[in-house]
Amino acid sequence: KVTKEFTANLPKAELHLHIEGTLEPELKLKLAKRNHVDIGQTTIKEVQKTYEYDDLASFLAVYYPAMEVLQKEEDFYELAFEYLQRAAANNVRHVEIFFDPQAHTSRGVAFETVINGLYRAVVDARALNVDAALIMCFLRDFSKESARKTLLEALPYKDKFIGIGLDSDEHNNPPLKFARQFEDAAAEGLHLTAHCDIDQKDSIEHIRQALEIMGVERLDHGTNIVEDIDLVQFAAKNKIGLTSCPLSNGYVSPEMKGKEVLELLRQDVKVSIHSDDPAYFGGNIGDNYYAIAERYNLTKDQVVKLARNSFETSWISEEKKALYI
Ligand code: ES4
Ligand code: ZN
Repeated sequence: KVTKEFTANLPKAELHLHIEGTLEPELKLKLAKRNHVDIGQTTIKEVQKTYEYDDLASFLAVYYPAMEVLQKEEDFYELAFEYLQRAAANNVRHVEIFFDPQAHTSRGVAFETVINGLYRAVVDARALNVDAALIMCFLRDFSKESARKTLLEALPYKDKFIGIGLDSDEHNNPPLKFARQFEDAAAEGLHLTAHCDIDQKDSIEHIRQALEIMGVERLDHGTNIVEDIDLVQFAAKNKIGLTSCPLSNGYVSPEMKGKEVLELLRQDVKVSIHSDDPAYFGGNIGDNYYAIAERYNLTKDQVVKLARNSFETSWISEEKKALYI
């Protein structure tokens, strides 16, 4: 039987983790104080009471305003380094961290402040035995012009991040909106991924665009793919990684989507388990493995396969990959 201890100790790669979603109430309060930002709460209990959401829009309405406490390079460093310490304790050996530069540049924080702080934590994580890298996400509810500007701002720092992604509100913001930015990023040698959230209005069409037109290597969430046999076959054949987040799913839907994950395992699609926004969805990556294992009676072999998929679809060097799969 799969225990909490088993899932906590399992060596794993974290591929779906928003660094802004690791902002724990303690650090939020500490940074609010240090930067003289009035967030409207002064105790951890009060902060936790604001964590009320039952769909993506209500979640994002809590999530983005919280970022106001992140102002200086040191703040981004502390956010990332504190997360990486928790990841090391959860036996995360490799992590690819999403960050949302536009959530910061749009409120006057310089791109270089964000990336320099985060990257310094990535470098320092080597001492924790955690292999870390950054993925820059575009906010899909912002314009493609804003994404273009962000990509141009980011390219001088190209050695500090390994790929791009798409996040925030998917409703009426299909992947193709950013086709040119993805094409240019790929030409720069960057890896590509995109959120295709669960149960969206146009889930299958968005997944099709991302896979068949834009050539993404992974889909974040993406489990609605089970509705389309041709796309499932395409994903299996091309070893597309699907990064599912059970606890996050449970917040925006009645289901953790375990049936879909099991079906994808059966179809030999490289699906894996991740934490999305652990400070907001009530658990780290080990807790996410445990939640789905417990709810859907996964075997140890299935859990190990999910972890192996996380290394296999990661963007680490082939030599490092060979250590884990
Ligand atoms: C996110 Cl749960 C979720 N969905 C879309 N974008 C996000 N960014 C951070 N968490
Ligand atoms: Zn996500």
